[in-house]
Amino acid sequence: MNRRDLIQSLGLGAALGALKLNGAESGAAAENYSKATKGLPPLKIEKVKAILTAPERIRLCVVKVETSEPGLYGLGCATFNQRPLTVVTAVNEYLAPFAKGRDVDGIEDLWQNAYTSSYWRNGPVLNNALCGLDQALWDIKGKRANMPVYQLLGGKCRFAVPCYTHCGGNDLKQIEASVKGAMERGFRHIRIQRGGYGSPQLSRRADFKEAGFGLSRDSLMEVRPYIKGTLEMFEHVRSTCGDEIDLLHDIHERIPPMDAINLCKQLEKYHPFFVEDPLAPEDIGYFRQLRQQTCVPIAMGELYNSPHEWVGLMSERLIDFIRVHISQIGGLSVARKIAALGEWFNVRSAWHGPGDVSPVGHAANAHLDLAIWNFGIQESVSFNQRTQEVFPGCPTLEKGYLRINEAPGFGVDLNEELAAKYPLPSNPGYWEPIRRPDGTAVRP
Ligand code: GCO
Ligand code: MG
Repeated sequence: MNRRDLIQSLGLGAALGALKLNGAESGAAAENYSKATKGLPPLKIEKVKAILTAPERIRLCVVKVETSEPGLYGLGCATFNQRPLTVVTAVNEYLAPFAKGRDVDGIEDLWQNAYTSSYWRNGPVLNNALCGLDQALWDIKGKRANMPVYQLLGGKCRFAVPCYTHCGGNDLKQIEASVKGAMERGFRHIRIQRGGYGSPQLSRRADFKEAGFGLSRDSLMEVRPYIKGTLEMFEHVRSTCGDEIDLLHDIHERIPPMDAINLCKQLEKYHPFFVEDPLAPEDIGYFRQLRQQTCVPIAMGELYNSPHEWVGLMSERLIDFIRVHISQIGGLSVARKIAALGEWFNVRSAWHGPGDVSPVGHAANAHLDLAIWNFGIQESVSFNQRTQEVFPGCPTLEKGYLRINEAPGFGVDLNEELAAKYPLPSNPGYWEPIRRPDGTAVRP
């Protein structure tokens, strides 16, 4: 068979056009392409758009990438609950025209070029938009290969994804009941919080309110009651729920560095699986002191944007779990590199998996979790009925394990008509101020 016959038999006439070549050169290029893709035609990106939906009143954003093959599309998570409309603009006004007409197959090339297409980079809005595109292209590649994405990443290292769940309550009895319930549902890893992050319900002295400083709806968070209350909680849960269960806790960066170090030291005797986000990103320089003082395992990074924030912490062995929000750092393409870096330093993964990650994002987390050796734990949420209807193929939680379906790509679809029935809540979604008694703003 000569080249022309081969190309015709593979239906690659269109491929020649797509490659924009002619003569002998085009024949050779098409033949090479055809060998590399087992005869699949080259595909272009036709359309990129952001879709918003809030079936649980959390502002989810998903990017849909349509290709030149009718009906073949991919989905990626670009959820930024506190600034959803900015991501929509970044996707629809900037990434969509940038990506249109480009090769669907070249994920890394497209990522690198889209990343620098704004010149200034590494912000949460642009990184989320980029993740939407990136994950959608992985989804498409899986569909084209007729394989789940974890197969493209090297195949399974474990049969399913061990997860932690969230337990808590305002008083100790409620927390105990919540932990026991999770243990009965099969969880081995449980994150405990006493009320909301920083236990604001234990704080009393909102002096700023009496002084008329700030707005009356601003909330108060005092350091001492939080630390004392958290230690009491650990003591109570260990004595009533036993020593077998792995306990986790999120400081959520709400206390000054020395208080965080002090709390971690005092938590040592309850041997937590990890303590999360003890220090704000602005306090990154304190990690050496933290490490010298305590052997409590540290999970860090859900607020990080830029590689410079995690590389040093990993290579200096200052943290044990890397915890990034995959859409926030630019996508699966970045996260798998972080995971590979972590392997050399025995830093394990703990990808951020709260309610403000779409089911597409949770599935992407899980595909990566399945395929990496240095997996640590996955944060999980259960999706309500409405979310499962909007996103057919949602990952499922069973006995503490997250399972994905084995469909090609990420295995999660989006019913756009249904998604439109759950518009964003009317408030913009930003976080209200949290203050110390004198009114000083608390981070984050
Ligand atoms: C977590 C997180 C979240 C974030 C939220 C921000 O560990 O799950 O800290 O609860 O606060 O995702 O929007
Ligand atoms: Mg957290």
